[in-house]
Amino acid sequence: MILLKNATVYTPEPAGRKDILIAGCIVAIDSDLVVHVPNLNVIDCTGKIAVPGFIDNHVHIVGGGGEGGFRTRTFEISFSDLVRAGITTVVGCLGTDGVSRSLEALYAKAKALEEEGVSSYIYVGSYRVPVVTLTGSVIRDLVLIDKVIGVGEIAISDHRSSQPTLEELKRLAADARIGGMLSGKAGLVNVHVGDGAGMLQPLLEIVKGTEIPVTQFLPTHINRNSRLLNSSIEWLSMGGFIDLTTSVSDLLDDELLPWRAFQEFLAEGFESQVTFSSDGQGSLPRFDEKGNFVGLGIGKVSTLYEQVRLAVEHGTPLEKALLPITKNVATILKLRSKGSIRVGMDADIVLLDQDLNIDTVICGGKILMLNKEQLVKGTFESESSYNCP
Ligand code: FWO
Ligand code: ZN
Repeated sequence: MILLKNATVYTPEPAGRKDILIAGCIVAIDSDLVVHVPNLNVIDCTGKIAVPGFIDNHVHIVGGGGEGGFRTRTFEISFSDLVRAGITTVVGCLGTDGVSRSLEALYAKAKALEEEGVSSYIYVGSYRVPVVTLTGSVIRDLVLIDKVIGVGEIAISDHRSSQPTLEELKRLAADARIGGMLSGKAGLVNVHVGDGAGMLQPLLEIVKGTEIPVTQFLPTHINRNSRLLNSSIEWLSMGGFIDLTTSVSDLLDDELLPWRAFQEFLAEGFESQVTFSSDGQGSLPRFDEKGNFVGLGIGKVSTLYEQVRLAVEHGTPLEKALLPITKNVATILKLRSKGSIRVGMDADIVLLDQDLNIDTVICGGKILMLNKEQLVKGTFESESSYNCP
């Protein structure tokens, strides 16, 4: 059992100075908790801020890329990169390359990360429609495979998409919806929106032309250009969700940085409809106006929290700035035991120091990092070989 003493708690709502008792999950949150149990691990959190563990809802955990040929295939995520970024829950996906990347590998990597100490889920599919699946059907994948929470990242309005028809997208969203219903999961369709002129139009047509609710979709990369960002107001006004990509270091305009865009959406009353994700290990390819590949970078999970901290440094209250990587993501993805510090929730907690640096990371009640020292490493990150615990 772990007792966090005297932390300044943001659930994300500000809860003041509190003690938090952890026994597997969060079992008590109160002032001056007195606990008499043997081997209680007491951690003095005076001067530290306790926030919910961060959720990154879009990471190419087995690697991605490939748009410039074989040498541009990116490498997989390391457990330590997630821990150092305060990420206690990660959702893995495939992207452009659904040939040399498989869902079997994605699933195995998600299981590996879970064994190493973080929570993990996956989307089935990749950019392309028809969707690649594990069991041959999106509905069966959602009903039969616990880690599957939806489909993605399905590409639209992009020269690299499969140019899906509206009928194909409708059927895909309908299958995800039913699979989600039958399994009690979100059944979310994570949609990669490219730089194409179509922007969110295909999704708007589906929502307007069928019974499928706007909340079935989570379109991402909405901050990739100003036209798309501005067009998303219509989608948000319909109650839709949007996801902003934080690995966008090459975007020069301030307004496209997630922290800045989120401040606008906060001001317009959309605080619960916006999430951030890093696109970690995904490629950030650049093409010229003729569609020729001119180079690429790689997404970094460390950018996820960086954008939250930048929002705070530019005046956003911490309890609001945390929403796109904690409570909002958990609500939209229906990760019911995640995203908030409350009794009964998973003990996924990050402690921040006075400068808002990540200091301690606890996932599922296990201390992965304490006072900036990583205690739990990935399988081959501690020594040259792995010894069974
Ligand atoms: C974005 C992932 C993009 C992969 O448009 O979609 O390419 O498969 O690894 N990345 N295609 C990056 C922009 C948002 C900057 C991906 C990539
Ligand atoms: Zn994408």
